[in-house]
Amino acid sequence: MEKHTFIVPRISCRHCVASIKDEISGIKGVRDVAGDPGKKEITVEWEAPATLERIRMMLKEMNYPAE
Ligand SMILES: [Cu+2]
Repeated sequence: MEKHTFIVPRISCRHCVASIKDEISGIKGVRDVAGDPGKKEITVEWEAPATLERIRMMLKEMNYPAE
């Protein structure tokens, strides 16, 4: 299992976190997604076939690019 916390500056509220959680949870291999609107953080736990690059790409596609 891998885990990473992404800093996503465009997060402005809990609705942003909810839509990010919905999309990232849909990636095969993702086991958990947690978000903190105050800190603008998204923490993801995953295993194969998900990858860090895939998650980062999905955030970018959603217009919530990670730093
Ligand atoms: Cu929002």
